[in-house]
Amino acid sequence: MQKGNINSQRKERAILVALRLKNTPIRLVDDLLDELRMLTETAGAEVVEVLVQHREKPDPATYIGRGKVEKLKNMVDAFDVDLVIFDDELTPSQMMNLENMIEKKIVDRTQLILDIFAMHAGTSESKLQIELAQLEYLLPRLRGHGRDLSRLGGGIGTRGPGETKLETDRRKIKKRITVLKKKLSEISKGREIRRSKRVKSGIPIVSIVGYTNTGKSTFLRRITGYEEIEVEDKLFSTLVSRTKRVFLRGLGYVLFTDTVGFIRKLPHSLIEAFKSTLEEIKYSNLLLIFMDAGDSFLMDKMETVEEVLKEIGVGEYPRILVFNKVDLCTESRLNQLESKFPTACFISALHGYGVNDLINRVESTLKKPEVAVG
Ligand SMILES: Nc1nc2c(ncn2[C@@H]2O[C@H](COP(=O)(O)OP(=O)(O)OP(=O)(O)O)[C@@H](O)[C@H]2O)c(=O)[nH]1
Ligand SMILES: [Mg+2]
Repeated sequence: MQKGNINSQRKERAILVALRLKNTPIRLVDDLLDELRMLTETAGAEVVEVLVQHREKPDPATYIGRGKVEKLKNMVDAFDVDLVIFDDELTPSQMMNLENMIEKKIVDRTQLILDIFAMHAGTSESKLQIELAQLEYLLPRLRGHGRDLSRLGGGIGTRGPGETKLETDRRKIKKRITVLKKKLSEISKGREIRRSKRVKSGIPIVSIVGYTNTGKSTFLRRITGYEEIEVEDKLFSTLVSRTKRVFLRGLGYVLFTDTVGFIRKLPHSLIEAFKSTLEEIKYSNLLLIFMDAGDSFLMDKMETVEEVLKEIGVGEYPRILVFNKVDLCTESRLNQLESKFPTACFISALHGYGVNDLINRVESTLKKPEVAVG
């Protein structure tokens, strides 16, 4: 799926750039860089080099220091690189300065994530949502930018519904943002009606939420046997929530909703634009919070998940913490997790281990008077 490279056979070549700020452990920087690498590959480019700078704080003008920018420019020339990807959201002026100095396309983490969402957006609603997020991101970056994207070619950072609008002026973009918001709110009304029907039906709703790539869709696929649910070893395979009805012997029908995964440094424009999709979660009786049991930065990612849940307003909802992919874990890792999280469920959605126990837990939790519907 090389949507961005229709005009060239060759994959875009990227250098990744990150800062290691004071007191940040190197392993955390490496983990974030691994994630950035995966995002880059998901977007269809190839990583040829990585540059990390140790600094107290980002340079307000160029993010990395001036000397490092020189070094980066040399690397870009030496490795025949098409674009440089920064692991944080750059300010509009950092972006412009870096572009002028490096003379290559500069992409930040936000843009990369927006780009992947644009590639995967399948429904008309997600297309509108991603266009809105892209325009919100673009708007403050237009003024005096003089950025001629055709000079920099297509590919990452230029994809999706926003593409043709990049050269239009601010007023047009603002107008478009208003139109998009209106259209989205109409769609959201329709969704609201369906949702209230669901709530009225009295069928309990369980939302599967959590970090991206933790196996949420694999779990829904396993309990429904529904093969069309997309499961991929990629970040953000799922962009629209999908609800399926499952019959539980001790309880009757329950609706399970698979949702968009979260990520660290999730762009705010994206949360805003996807709010109506994420709001589905508000109507659930129970949350299954999915984490990858083998992840070495579990606590970091759990924190991200908690922040997003809080932002949506469901931080206090009844929940079951689910550690998935236990088939990839050592015995000692599992023991360690079990003693730290004694009420969590441990499963392998892929192989089925622990899934019945989890379903039993779902049943018994939904039967509790404080969780039960109506
Ligand atoms: N080994 C192992 N792999 C798993 C397990 N569950 C899921 N996977 C794999 O993990 C990858 C991600 O699975 P998905 O179900 O797409 O994950 P997701 O949480 O829905 O991801 P997004 O929709 O991208 O947020 C796939 O390659 C799955 O095959 C598991 O229990 N064990
Ligand atoms: Mg998924």
